[in-house]
Amino acid sequence: ALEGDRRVDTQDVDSIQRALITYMVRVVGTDPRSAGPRDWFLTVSHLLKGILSERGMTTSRAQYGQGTRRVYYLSMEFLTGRRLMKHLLDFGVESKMREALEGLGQDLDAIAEEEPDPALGNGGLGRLAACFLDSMATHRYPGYGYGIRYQFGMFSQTIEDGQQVEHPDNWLHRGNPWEFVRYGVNYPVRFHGRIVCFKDEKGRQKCQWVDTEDVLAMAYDMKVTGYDSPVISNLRLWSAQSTNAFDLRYFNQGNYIEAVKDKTTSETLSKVLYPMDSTVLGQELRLKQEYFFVSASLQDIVARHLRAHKDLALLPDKITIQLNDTHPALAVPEMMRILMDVHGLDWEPAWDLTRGIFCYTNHTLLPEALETWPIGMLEHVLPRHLEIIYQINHDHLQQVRFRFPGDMEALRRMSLVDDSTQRIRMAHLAIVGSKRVNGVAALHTRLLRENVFPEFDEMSPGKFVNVTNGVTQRRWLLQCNPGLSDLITEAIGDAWTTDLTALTALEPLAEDSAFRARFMAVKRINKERLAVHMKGLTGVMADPDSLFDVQVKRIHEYKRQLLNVLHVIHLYITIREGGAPVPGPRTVIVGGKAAPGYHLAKLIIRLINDVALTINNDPQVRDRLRVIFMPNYNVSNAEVTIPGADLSEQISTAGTEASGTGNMKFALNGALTIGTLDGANIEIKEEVGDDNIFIFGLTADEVAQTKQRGYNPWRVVEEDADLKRVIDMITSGFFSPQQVNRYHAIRDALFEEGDRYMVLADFRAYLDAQAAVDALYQDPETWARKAILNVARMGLFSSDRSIHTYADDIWSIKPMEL
Ligand code: DL6
Repeated sequence: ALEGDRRVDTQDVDSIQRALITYMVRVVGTDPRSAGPRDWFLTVSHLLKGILSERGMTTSRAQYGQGTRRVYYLSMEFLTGRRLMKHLLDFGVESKMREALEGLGQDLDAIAEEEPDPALGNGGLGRLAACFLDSMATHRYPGYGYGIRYQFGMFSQTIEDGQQVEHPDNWLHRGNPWEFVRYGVNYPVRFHGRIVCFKDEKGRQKCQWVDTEDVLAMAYDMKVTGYDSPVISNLRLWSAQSTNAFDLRYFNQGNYIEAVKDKTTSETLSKVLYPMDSTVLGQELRLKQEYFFVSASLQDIVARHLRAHKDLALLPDKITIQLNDTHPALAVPEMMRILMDVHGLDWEPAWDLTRGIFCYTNHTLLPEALETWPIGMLEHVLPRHLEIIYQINHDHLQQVRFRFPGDMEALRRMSLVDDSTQRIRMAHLAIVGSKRVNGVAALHTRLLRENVFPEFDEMSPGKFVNVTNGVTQRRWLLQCNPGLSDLITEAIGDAWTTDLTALTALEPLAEDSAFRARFMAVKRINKERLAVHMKGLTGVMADPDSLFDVQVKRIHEYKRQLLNVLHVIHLYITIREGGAPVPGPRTVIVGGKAAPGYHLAKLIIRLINDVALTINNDPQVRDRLRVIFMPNYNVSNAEVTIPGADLSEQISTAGTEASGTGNMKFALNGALTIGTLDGANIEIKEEVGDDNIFIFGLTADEVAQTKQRGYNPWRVVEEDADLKRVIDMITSGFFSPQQVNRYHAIRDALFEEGDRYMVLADFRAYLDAQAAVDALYQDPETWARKAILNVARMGLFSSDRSIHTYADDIWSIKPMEL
């Protein structure tokens, strides 16, 4: 990066200032005297982009030079969060940049607010991908991400009249200074058409896919920095372009609209992110998106491999491709197609290579989230791939017959084709095409092996492994919670930033009253910051002296925001009745987006808002209890919310949440968890100790047994007068007097439809756990002690640990030397 015509010295304020002026004038094209915050944001980012580019080149040259094996992370979603502060932190230049800008009359924090939060993901899965890229770059692993450059990311949410309203997220409308457009890197991606088979000169059967409709995938690169690391990796996002900008036939006839129609329909492929994370829609556009990014990525990977190594037989030695869920599972037949139809390999060698390349991470146990595609749709959109899938299935079923002779049930369950629905099971395809399959928490992996894919596990011992998720402490402590970071570093040094297990050195400080006071003073400041933030978003002011009880995540029945509301209503009743002991004061904060077509989730949002309205306007209650629905929960809001929480709600029905990562972020920032024995909560409990977490409710095995025995929600309510009052209050229209039957669909889900997520079954245990929370909060010293121990014992939950495990046990890659 330049300062005038010389290199900028990022540790010298004068040099940075001269560089800023150079970039403002030469790249942004604005007079520094009239520049606004947006111009300054562009200027700082372009300056950093220069450094990113230079270091990126050094990394890739070294990588080629060393001929090292590389891992490609294929994900439909990357929730990276804003880049500016991250890059400054990673380069270690934040304070110098702040000073330089101050000298020019500018405020870095205000400038950073100009950056849109790229919402290229739904939630946990996309954020995990971003944490993993950060950990790979930090620890110098040769990693590379592939995804889609959605023009519209996750919708932004407002609450109007208590209800979720979705707005398009046009995050690119003022450009994206971080990306490098690679006009020269584009690949045709083919759809539809038909298959022509013939015998080649050696009499072998060959197939060609002809008469296809093609779309062009164009590459946009975003550089990925690691903390204090010379390695810069790349996130390549594909954008769809039409192969025919104008159809001249129409144009010449004077029909301008028809002439550009093809262009607009092709480009819809990368137009918008599907805003659902736990159900699949089965729409043709989504299938096309999946294939679009898979095909472009594999063409790019194979081309890069051939440039460096010439020999396709070396593919499994030089690359590993990690499939982030089944969304990229078409990579398996696509690799076969490329190897056979483009490079002329026979089936067996192509299959041997393919199976040596892929690994697959499963992220869900919910049946409705397991992807399947109608055979008819695949035949229409990707006829060649359907043929390949059939052949893979044929060979696979031969092995199943061999392993389970005469077992028709095993054959039916293991087939890639679900005969009863005429659909292709993508998880089966991913498992068969991968050398390793992993779950994302210990319980999740056990349930995958025992309940969801038991025959696959039996047939390929050792193929299923666990890699518990993690979060990057650089964004989720260092960057978002400077107060706590400074306190920790002052006390134990900064080794924790790249080795989170170093936090154990904090343990003795839990017994140090002066440290406890400082720890709680930081929490207090973070709560004040959160209160102001929420006031700005909702107009409701929270009292920082109250217990901040936070549940932020996607709104879904299985995550049980409803259980949270039932508790809130119970508190409301208790306070109004004035019966002892009156708990509180407490501020219950809930945030999250519902999938636009998920009516019950949207109704739950409405209920929270209706309850909030009643409670916050009730003078008898509002000083003891307040409820806030935080709109538009996203990475940037999380960065303010998580450091300010006292209590972290992780209350999914046991056996439904694959892992959770919010649970880790909260505990790392000193919140105590109230949670079920689900996902990674179990491992968190093992680490922090039973006394430092509030665990309640049925276990996964008990949930299954209770259902098997015949669960009767009516009886649960009959036997619990408190629960009955809460339910009656909702269904009688107390919170919706203008529309008394507003919440009857919730009542039906709980009773007529059998309370699938056992909300009522866990109500009493949840109340008891919450009472224990209230009691403990009255004892600030003990609370602080436990909160500090939570932070000290979070070492396991760094994405660095996850990535080291993937690198050693799954990918067999080593850090680069640079
Ligand atoms: O593994 C990341 C994240 C987990 O922490 C959550 O528990 C899980 O719900 C989420 N899964 C999805 C579902 N995607 N699909 N299919 O987002 O993954």
